[in-house]
Amino acid sequence: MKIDIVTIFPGMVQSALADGVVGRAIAAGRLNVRVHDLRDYATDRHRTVDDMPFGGGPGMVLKPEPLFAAVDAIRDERGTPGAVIMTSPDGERFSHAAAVRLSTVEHVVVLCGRYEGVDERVRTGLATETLSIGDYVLSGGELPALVIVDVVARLVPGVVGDAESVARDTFAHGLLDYPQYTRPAEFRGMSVPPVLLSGHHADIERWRRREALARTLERRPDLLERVSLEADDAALLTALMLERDRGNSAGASGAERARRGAGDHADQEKTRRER
Ligand code: J9Q
Repeated sequence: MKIDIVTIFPGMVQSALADGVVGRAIAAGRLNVRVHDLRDYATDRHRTVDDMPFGGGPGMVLKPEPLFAAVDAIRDERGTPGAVIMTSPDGERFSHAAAVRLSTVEHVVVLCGRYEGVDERVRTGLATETLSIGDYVLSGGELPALVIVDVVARLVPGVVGDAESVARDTFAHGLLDYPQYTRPAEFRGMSVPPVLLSGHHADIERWRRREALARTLERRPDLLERVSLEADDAALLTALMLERDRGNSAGASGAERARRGAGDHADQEKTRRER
């Protein structure tokens, strides 16, 4: 997959892409990423990329010419991209589903907007889509561009070594992950749920599915509206909802205790939550 990022902070974007899963995929040639300094496409000797807004008002607006020139140059050197994304707080919300779609596009260009604004003709005449990563104010579109590249790149075959871990990811199956533990089995008075040490793989699998469902119900019930569950998971969820509706205020019920693996660990968790 080819990705071109156009930014006024190429150093920030380059350094963020140097490490981690994406950095390794670039080094291995699985991703072909180029970062372009918007100022390289300015035509005046001051390399101007912004100007005052027509009609007045605070801040500066990114001029259209350097952005159009950058995409023209990318098209000449690398071919016509399948998508030109602009990052902006007023874009469509970026999601796992959008990332899955973008991961099938052979060549993607990402234009980093800035907080003060971008000339509207970039949106209407150059970008094919405008994406927001969430409702908060950032000083520029560089971090959103990096978020989009990271999420999309992970879905490109071969970028993440373990394909199974990609398929298992929270937003791939629509549920939050089950809790994970590693050694030591006991740490500062906190123990690992005994079922995970039991070696009973079917029990472990059941416990994990129940935990994933329980914490999704508790923390992100909105996710359950879109997920499609297998029959036994749907039954498990119904049981968890009934349990919840009966009220757990008197403490963990028998079923709740069983879910947590019984005994020490459940008591310890309950104590922790009540602190
Ligand atoms: C360019 N706040 O915010 C959330 N998603 C994108 C953005 C954003 C911003 C400022 C400039 C993008």
